[in-house]
Order: sequence, then C-alpha cells, then structure tokens
Amino acid sequence: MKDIFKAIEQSAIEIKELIETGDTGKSENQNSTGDTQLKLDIQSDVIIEKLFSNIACVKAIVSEEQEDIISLNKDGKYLIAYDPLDGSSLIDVNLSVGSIFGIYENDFTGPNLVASVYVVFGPRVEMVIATDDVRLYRLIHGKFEFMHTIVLNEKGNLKAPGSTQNCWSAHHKTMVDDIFKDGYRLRYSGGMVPDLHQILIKGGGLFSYPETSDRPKGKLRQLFEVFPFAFVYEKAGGGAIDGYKRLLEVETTHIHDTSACFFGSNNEIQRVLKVYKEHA
Ligand code: AFP
Repeated sequence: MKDIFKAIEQSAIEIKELIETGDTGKSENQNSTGDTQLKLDIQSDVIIEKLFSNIACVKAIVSEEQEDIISLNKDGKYLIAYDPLDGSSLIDVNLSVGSIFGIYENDFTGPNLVASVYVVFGPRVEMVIATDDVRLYRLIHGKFEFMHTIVLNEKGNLKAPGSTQNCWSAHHKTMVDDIFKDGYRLRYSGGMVPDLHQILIKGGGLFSYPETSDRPKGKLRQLFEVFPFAFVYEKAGGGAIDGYKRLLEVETTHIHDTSACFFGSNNEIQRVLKVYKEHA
C-alpha cells in the first residue's frame, strides 16, 4: 500500500503544477455522468493513470472520468477508484478542489474499501490518509510532512447543505432549517473535498447531499466520492449514512452509481437518522 500512497503524493505534486499553469477551458468530451470534462480533468486523469500503471500491487483502476475499469496487474492485490479533480468547475473562480482515492480489495464495493486518501488543493496542498486512523499531511518544500491525526468531536457547529433547495423533500428542508435555528453556521463552497475537509479539521458538523426530486439517488458517486469519504469520517470517529443506513453497506450495482449521503459527527448523524426514519 505504501507504493500507492507514494504515487498519490507524486500525482498531487504534478496536479498542483497543472492547476497553477494549465488551461481551465472545457474539452469536447463528456464523462459517463454527462458532465462536460475540463481539459484539467482529462490531464489530471492521465497523470494518475500513468503513476498507478507502474505499481505491481495494483490490480485495476477506475476513474470517475472514464467509462470502464482498466486492468493493470492480474496478481495485484488492490483496486483503486479515483476522482482525479473533484470540483474542477471551481478552478476558474480560484476556489479549492481535490483528488479522491478509494482503495479496495476483491471488488469495488463499500464493505471492501480498505483505505482512502484525498488531496486538497487550496492555498496549501494537504493530503489525508485514512487506514486505521486518519492522518493529515502538508506539502512543504516539495515533500509531504505529517501534521497530526484527525478526530471528530461528538458534535460540531458547521453545516454544508448540498444540491438545489427547491428539489429537497419537505422533511429534509425542515431538518436543515432546524439545524440552522440551533446555531450552526453555513459553510458550503460546492467542492466536496474542501467542504468535507473543513468539517473534519474544525472538529465536526454535517455535510448533506440528499435524494432530491431531480436526482432521486443523489449526485455524488459511490466509488469515487461517497465511499472514500465515508471511510474517512468513520475512522475519524464520526459517521456516514445515506439517510437510513451506513454508506459503506449500501449496495453497488454499477461502477458509476450515485448515492444520497450525509457525513458528520455522531450527534448530527443520529439527528439525520431520526428525521429520515420518521419519513421512511
Ligand atoms: P463539479 O466537479 O462538477 O464541480 O461538481 C462537484 C461536486 O461533484 C462535489 O464536489 C460537490 O460537493 C457537489 O458536486 C456540489 O453539487 P451542487 O452544486 O449540486 O450542490
């Protein structure tokens, strides 16, 4: 697994350079979810694929930017699903973006996720690795230095409410309103990586991307976004659910499946479970 983490570090260094100097324009292509790919999405994907191709323990990879699984080494132990540049539509306004990696064994399903990593490209470049615990690293003079472990408080005070409000269910809207009435502060940039990173680093809160009238299964992709962050939040002492049950137990029928998702401190996750149970 160390080789995989090293490759991710190298990809972060190369993608940082790409973000700083590359063309932020659109390409002619769409990914499997129908999003028009930016040139930076495609170039970041190429960087990561090339680095993983040199690692013997990687059996196969699948990218959010590609249709299918790519087989690499038949005797490899790990399968990696990744989103090379999540939130790339925020680059032209110079907000933070990130790369997300889920490392799986046997197959690409939630219960078989064994580690996850994300990289935040903000004013500084930071990397978070979740295995048995959750560790924060920062890029300093070209090297990732360990900073500290991340542990969520039982309850936080930040709320990141995703998706279009006029597509929310009535009970979801009431829950979000009640959370704000309880004094939570709004923190939502539209980039999953910085929004979830903020809640983790500031001790807790709730990020939600619910099932909505226009997207009954949510927007965020299970393998590339939802499961890796579910793993991070659970290992940091918080929770991650689809409204009703643990995200890491949600079934995957296709590599590009999406899921409604809630990530947060335990107190907030219990609150969501209670509201959604009453409306199941
Ligand atoms: P882009 O990659 O198209 O910018 O989408 C970002 C994202 O997948 C994720 O990073 C955000 O949390 C989410 O979409 C925001 O979606 P809404 O704008 O619908 O809240």
